[in-house]
Order: sequence, then C-alpha cells, then structure tokens
Amino acid sequence: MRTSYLVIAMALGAAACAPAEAPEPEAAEAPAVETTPEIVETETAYLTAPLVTEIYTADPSGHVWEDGRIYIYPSHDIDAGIPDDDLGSQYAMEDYIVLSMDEPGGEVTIHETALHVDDVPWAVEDMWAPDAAEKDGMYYLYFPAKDADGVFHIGAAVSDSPTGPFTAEPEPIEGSFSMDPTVFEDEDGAYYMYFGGIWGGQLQRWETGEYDASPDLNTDLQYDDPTTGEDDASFDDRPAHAPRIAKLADDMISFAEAPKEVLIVDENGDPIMMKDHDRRFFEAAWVNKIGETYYFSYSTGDTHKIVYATGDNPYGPFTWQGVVLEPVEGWTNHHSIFEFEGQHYLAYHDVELSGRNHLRNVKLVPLEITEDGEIVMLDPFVE
Ligand code: FUB
Repeated sequence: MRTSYLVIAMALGAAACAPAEAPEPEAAEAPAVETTPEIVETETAYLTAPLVTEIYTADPSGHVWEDGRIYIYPSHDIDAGIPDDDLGSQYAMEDYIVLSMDEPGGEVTIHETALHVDDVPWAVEDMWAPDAAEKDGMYYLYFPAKDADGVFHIGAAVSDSPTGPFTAEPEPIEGSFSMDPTVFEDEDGAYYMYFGGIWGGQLQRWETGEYDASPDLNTDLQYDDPTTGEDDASFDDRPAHAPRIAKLADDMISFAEAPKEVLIVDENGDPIMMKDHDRRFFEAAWVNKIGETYYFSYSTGDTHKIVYATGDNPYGPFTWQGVVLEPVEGWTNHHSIFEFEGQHYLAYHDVELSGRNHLRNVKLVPLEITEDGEIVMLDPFVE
C-alpha cells in the first residue's frame, strides 16, 4: 500500500556534537546551518516500521547472545532543544536503554535505563552510539561521551545482565578518542574495538596523536574546493581520515595495543580519498565475519549511505565493495548487521516517527547476502 507523507531533504544537521551549556571552542566557530529542514512531499512507503514507538532510539547495535534472544543496544534520543548544526549539537543524549526480542517481528521489550551519564564519573554529555560485547557470562557496554573539556572518549561499563544496569569504569578507556565504538569478536576468541567518526565525532582532530581544538578542523570540507564547496581534482586531496582498531585486553575494559589506522582502499588498492564523499569513512563502523571474509561497513555521513568494504583479516586493509543501505529519512544513517537463526539482519534507523534529525527510531529488516558474498543493497523506501 502506498502512503503519502513528508520526507526531509537531507541538507544539513551532521552527526557530531557540541555541549549545550558550555560551548567548546570549535562550537562557536561552527558553520551556520539551517535549523528548519526543507520539507518535500513525496509518494513513498517505508520499507519497514519502527521497532518501538514509546521512546526515540537510534544507532542500533544488534547482537544475539547465549540465550538466543536478540538484544539491540541503541542510542536513546531526546529533544534537548538544540538546533541542528554540522557538529551534531542536537544529539545531546544522556542515557542508554536496551531493547530485546525473541525473534525479528516478536514483541519488543524496552528495558530499564542501562546507564546514565550521571553515573559515569568522567563523562559530562553526549552519550552517542554504543555497542556491547559478552564474555564469560559478563556483558560490556562501550559508549562514547564528552568529558569536561568537550572531548570525546570511549568508556566501558560492566554488568552480569545483557540489559544492565551497567557499572561504568571510573575513567575512559586509556588511549581511546572520538566516538562510535563497535566491538567484534573473532572466531579465535579475540575481541577488537573499531572506533572513530569525523566532523562532530572529532576523529579529524587527532591526526597528530593529540587533540586539536582548532575551529579549522570542525569538518573535512576544507579538502573540497574552497570556492565551490565541491570536489575539484586540481585541489589538494589526501587519504580520508581512517577509523581505528585496537585489540581489547583480556579484561575487556582496556586496549591490549595502541590503536591502529584501518585502511579502506579502492579496487586498485589505492586509499579512498578525502574528497570522495560517496565512499570515504565518516562514522558508524561495524564488522562481521561472513565465511572467511571480514566485512567492514560504515556510514558515509554527508552522502548518507551505509557502505561496505571487505578484507581477509580484522585489521584490513578493506577493499570498497558497494552500498548496503541507501539514504534514509533524516541526516544520519547508522546500522548494524547480525545473524539470527541463519539469516542476516540489518538494524538501522530513520526519523519516520518525528520527522526530525535528532529524534530517530530503529528498524530491523532481513539482509540478503549472495552466494558470492555480495550484500544486496537495500532501499529504505518502497516506491
Ligand atoms: O547518535 C549520535 C550520532 O549520530 C552517532 O554517534 C552517529 O553515528 C550518528 O548516528
């Protein structure tokens, strides 16, 4: 059945934050952007419905733990009354709430608060996209948040229940920075954290190994043509900012090694470049091993796609392959991929319930992977 509704033109409102009460230096210099999205009437239907309507949820990290149940670890969106900007200041979340269900399409349980920023000694605000891991019957929640200086780090919190409440470690993971952590358990029992995101996610501020608060580093758009704002072959280009990987230590709450860059390359083995907005890494890393192949999927941010690249080991390099999910309604696109009873599923979000970039709702659909290992691209709209 076709449904007529409103679609937000995804012009503005990136994923990246600035503090609500004490603006950090770069926030004052953030590019001015529209706060009212352009509304375009269209004749389209959504591919699937929100998992829950009682709360706003985003950035879903899906897992099937030992009990065979599906657990979704999402961001918990709230309306903090902050206008959209290129640093994602509107994503001013404060806590996490886990969702669970027996099977896709089954009744969804909205659990009690799993972790609140007030219970994280080092964190002040902006509880962005989390992930979780299970080891020896204990559950670990990994989450980004800003400290008192407005700098993102990644925290760990521990529980004996998959739904919490989680007890946060007193300090962020040493050596962590930026945001959007995801933890992948390899078949040999090793756990790896991938993390990072540009613009408000601050990854571009760590190129020297130290945090650089310069307003010039708000985004990566300085690598586009400065007059047209578009890619220009004659203008300086360089490899895109790389997501990071670090093996987790046995305690699951610290790194066993210094973070390394994850290289994403094209079909010729050349690095994906900064100006290649359709393919360069922006945020929302996720890793699966399917057959013998490691799939590194991520969001392209300001081109609003979920794409993937493949490699033969957890560290990469990963070779760009194609699109997993075309742009959804709303600025951000963020996903996870998990297997349940032999079928892969894509968890993602859009803004069907609210029509506003920062009030998102998570969704779940089957994901087809061909016998050749190719992910069949999904369109979040049904024409
Ligand atoms: O939810 C806040 C941020 O928006 C996430 O960390 C990004 O991945 C984007 O979805």
